[in-house]
Amino acid sequence: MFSRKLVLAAGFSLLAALPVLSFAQAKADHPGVTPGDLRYKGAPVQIKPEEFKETITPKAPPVSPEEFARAKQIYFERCAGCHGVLRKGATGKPLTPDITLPKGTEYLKVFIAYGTPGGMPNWGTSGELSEKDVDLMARFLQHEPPIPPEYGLKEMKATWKVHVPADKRPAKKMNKLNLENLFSVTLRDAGEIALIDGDSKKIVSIIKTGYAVHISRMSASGRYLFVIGRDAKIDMIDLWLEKPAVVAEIKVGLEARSVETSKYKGFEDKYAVAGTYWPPQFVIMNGDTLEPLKIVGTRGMTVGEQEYHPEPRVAAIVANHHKPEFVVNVKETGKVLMANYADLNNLKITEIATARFLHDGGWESSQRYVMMAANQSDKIVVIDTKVGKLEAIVPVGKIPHPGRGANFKHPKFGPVWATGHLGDETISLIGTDPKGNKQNAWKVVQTLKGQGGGSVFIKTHPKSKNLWVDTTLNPDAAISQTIAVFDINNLDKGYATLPIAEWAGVGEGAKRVLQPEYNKAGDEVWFSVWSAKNQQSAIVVVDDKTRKLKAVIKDKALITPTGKFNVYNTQKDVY
Ligand code: DHE
Repeated sequence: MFSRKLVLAAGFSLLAALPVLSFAQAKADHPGVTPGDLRYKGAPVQIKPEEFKETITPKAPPVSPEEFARAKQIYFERCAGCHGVLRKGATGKPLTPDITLPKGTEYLKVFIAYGTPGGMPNWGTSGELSEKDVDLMARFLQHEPPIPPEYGLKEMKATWKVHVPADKRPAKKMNKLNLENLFSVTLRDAGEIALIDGDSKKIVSIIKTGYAVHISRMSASGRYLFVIGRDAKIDMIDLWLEKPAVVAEIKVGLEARSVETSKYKGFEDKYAVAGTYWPPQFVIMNGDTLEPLKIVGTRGMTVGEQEYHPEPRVAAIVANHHKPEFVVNVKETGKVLMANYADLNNLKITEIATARFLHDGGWESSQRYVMMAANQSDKIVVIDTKVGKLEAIVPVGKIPHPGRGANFKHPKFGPVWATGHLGDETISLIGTDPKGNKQNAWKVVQTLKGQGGGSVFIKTHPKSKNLWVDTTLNPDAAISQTIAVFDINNLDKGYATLPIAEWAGVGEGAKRVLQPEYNKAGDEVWFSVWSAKNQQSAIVVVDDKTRKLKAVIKDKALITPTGKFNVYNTQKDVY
């Protein structure tokens, strides 16, 4: 049992007020962190514990080989998402032995058991880790972090398979599908995607992909669909086949989130690129076979303090429309890399210093400036992709999370790009027209108040007058199961809410409403109603004009639907 004496002995006065509870008694929620937030950032790392090289630190308290194996597993399932694989600090604090050894076992146990108001979960008192495991983790953290293997060309090539060579594929579309209105839907926990016909709302096929599949992106021509899993497996699907199927696959690392394809004139469908969390690197591949061609490491110095970071993860990647370049967000160093793919042997990279913890983002409406969230810095960084320079850094609300953001013409301030936030209820509207509306450019021109924190995605469409804001990770079910919608022409009026989860008519479950996505015409908007793997989920389709329910897509195969990617809107970056 953790006594009050122990808490005080550790000098952590904030925790002194905590009641003295045994783990069995204490099943409290994690303080300072919402369950959704925990689920969001704390997903298990996909690297197998046995793949790590172990290092024992002589000065650290003893840990037996069996204990070490267990501690590794716990660390990579629960801790690495926030503290980083190498414990050098990511959104959570660094936990390297230079910091943990002087603190000692008893001190560390308190943090692990009780958490902190800053967001560290109370693993012990919530009952998720036993007292024995808390003690083990406190000892384990004083040893050098185990190191996962590198992953180079040899490893990539060993997993690379071309199922249908490019010259054996059809020269024209062989099916009757309306490809431009097809949706690729992530079935997160099934490791699959569903292709759903946007016109009939029927499932065309379910395709096996990587583990905990994350996003889909389209090739410039609209023919190839690229899907990446958290396990860094990429599946390339040819939508022209009689029945769309995987024509090539590769595993580009051990942990990944982003994939994109070349979109500059003359380079359409020529290259694909994927960024990995581990190892920290990105790889440029042949666009119709996925053959890995060029790997670029991202380890290096951070912006600001200019300290070495051994694990700067690659987050969002977008394809520049003005130059043969990929725009690559490097999370922990806070650098945007503009990787010019015109000559892979003489690769030119423009390194733009911005702000730390770059995550997701997208284009403003002219597609010259790209807006990227530096999430833990509460900033949006603006890159001018035509000249390859930082244009502005805009302070916004707490932990911006735009997805690709939402573009519309504000009745008073002209073109704006919008982001919601994980950490507060605000929606920041940023002026994006330095030519026509100079006085408003790169400023928050208006802050809207939404339903609450925990917003993950925001969306509108050039043909729509609605701005949709989800609150998927809000701990209050009344908020996470509904959507807020603003009238763009009357933003001051506030939002209306629609009971999306209720409309889905599914049974028990978390029923989180996630990621609005438009069809090609921009007259309907699709929402995921996301419950656990063993429960029914659904997709709810709303008429954008009337805001009335149009259809519910339910099927046994729709397991944990999360992201949805309309082929045309993804191909052309319409949002
Ligand atoms: Fe995502 C995009 C990383 C958790 C659904 N997610 C992205 C991107 C990154 C990222 C870097 C941008 C890719 C790009 O544009 O190239 N996501 C991460 C994480 O590191 C994080 C926080 C934790 C994890 O362990 O993975 C995480 N993401 C989630 C979820 O829990 C979500 C809500 C459900 C799910 O499917 O796992 C989720 N992420 C999405 C979606 C997109 C995305 C749907 C694409 C949005 C878009 O409109 O483009």
